Amino acid sequence: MLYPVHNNFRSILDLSGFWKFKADPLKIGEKKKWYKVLKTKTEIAVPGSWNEQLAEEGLSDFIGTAWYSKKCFIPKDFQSKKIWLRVGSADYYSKVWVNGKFVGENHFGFLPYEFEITEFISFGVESEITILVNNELDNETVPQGITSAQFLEENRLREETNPPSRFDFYPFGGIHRPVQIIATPHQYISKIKVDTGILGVKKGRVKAEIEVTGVQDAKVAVSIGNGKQLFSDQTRLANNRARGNLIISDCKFWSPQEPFLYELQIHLISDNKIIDEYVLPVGVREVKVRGNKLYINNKSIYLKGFGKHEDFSTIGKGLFLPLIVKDFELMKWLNANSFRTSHYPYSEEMMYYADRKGILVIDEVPAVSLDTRYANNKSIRNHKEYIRRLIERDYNHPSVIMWSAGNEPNLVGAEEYYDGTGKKYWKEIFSYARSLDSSRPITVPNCSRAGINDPVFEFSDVLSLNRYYGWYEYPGKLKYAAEILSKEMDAIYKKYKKPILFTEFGADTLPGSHSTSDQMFTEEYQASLIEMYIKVIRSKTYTIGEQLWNFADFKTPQHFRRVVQNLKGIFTRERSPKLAAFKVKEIWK
Ligand code: GCB
Repeated sequence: MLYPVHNNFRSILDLSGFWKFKADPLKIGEKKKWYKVLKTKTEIAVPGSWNEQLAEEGLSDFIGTAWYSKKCFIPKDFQSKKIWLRVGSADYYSKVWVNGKFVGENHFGFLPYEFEITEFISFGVESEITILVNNELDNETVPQGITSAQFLEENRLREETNPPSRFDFYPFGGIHRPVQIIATPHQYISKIKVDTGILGVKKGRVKAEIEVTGVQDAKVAVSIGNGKQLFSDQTRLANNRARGNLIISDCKFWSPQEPFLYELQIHLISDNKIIDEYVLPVGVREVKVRGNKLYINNKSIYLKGFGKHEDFSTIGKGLFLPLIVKDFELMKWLNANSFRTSHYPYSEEMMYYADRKGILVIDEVPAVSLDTRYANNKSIRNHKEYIRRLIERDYNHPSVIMWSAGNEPNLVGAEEYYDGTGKKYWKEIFSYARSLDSSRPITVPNCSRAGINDPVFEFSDVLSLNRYYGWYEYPGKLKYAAEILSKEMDAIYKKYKKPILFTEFGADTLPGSHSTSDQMFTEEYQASLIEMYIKVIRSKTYTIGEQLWNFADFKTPQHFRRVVQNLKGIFTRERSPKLAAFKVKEIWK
């Protein structure tokens, strides 16, 4: 599924705006055929979560089903085209009707989905789009869900959150990224996979694999220019596929310092006529892990950055472009070079922005806090399908330098994880991910409860650690925390002999709270803890980076540990800096 573009062959109608909205807590809508007429006075903005927009209607902690509907005019000049409905993301499950007829369903939140709707619409008149969204999770979804009953059964009542959640970010519900009507030719370019490499000091390689739909006998032309020369290749289709190989002399490579993007132009040609076109920004670069180092274009790089979240007041998890600009400005201000899309795929808009700004991304599948005791064949199938879809969506982004296939499995510290169950699970996941992309390292951040024997270490190319010594463990004791941290890192390195990346460390901090001694929640404590971690991390020869937790404060489910938000941001949720931000800026200079 390609990211929508507008050109001579393709068009986009954006349906962002106000939609009719109705919560369906009793799940009666389908039986009552709300997909035919949605009777309601409530409206909601798309993209955006329902929780904060409609808190006054009682939806603040609403987990369940809700209905969206909007009329849209599909112009006559789309008549010769194939028409698609594309949803950038809806969390987590959705079902779609067009003009009262069922079109399809999607089980994968945080990722785009699309359905062809040509047969469901008429041209030159309005059509009605209805989308049911449900934000319930269970043992088989990615991420897994949890119920109040499970917390009770497992004797973990004090860990119960509201809404019940296995993870520490708010399970916002809604249509979170744009809904669009897309028009493409009937014979069209359907997939593009681009690999790039470095052949010499100034010589780059671009290999494009193209899939087309609806045409048997055609040619595909691929070209790229470097200002002086045009490099092109043309091949005939075989089984709907074609390949273009381009060698660029005097090539400008993509790097964080100079995120240069070429425009890869792809034309589908039939009877000597261009019938479809797609232009893809392409960065020529190579990522490798060799020995204890991470290399981009054969130069070693040390990662400085964050775990982030898509989270903001009122809009919740909705796409909010000004926030992307602001966050990247703040990352540059801090001299950061990277972030991880903890704990789910971020918007496509953000990924393209990272390509243009030269910020490196660790791209994460939302298998957060996986509890293998509750996983079954369907869970693993879903996990793999997630990986497939994410890799397909983001493969061509030069900014993506690593995949993270999950986060903190066995957070609950279950014994059963180590009896071969965890190993079997992760072996299958890693080998599947590698079969889809052998050009990037793959990792899964480990938590201290899963410990040094976590099977993810065995399969990861880079060992990613999330640690909270000085916070959850050894609270307020920075000196002791530093000793434990250092010893544990050495032990992990000794056992696996692979480079270590710190993917989380941090402390909740109440802005405006101060102390002259090591006092948790103060701005000084956060700054000192971060400084301490960075010192220990940098004292090791086998570390390849430090990504602190978190860029900004973010909303969490209700729990006594959280004062509405997780306060580990070095910026507040509104993006005002805490003391640590200035400290980190100085260290990362
Ligand atoms: C973690 C999780 C992250 C939490 C963080 C915390 O290990 O990966 O999702 O928010 O700890 O602050 O507890």
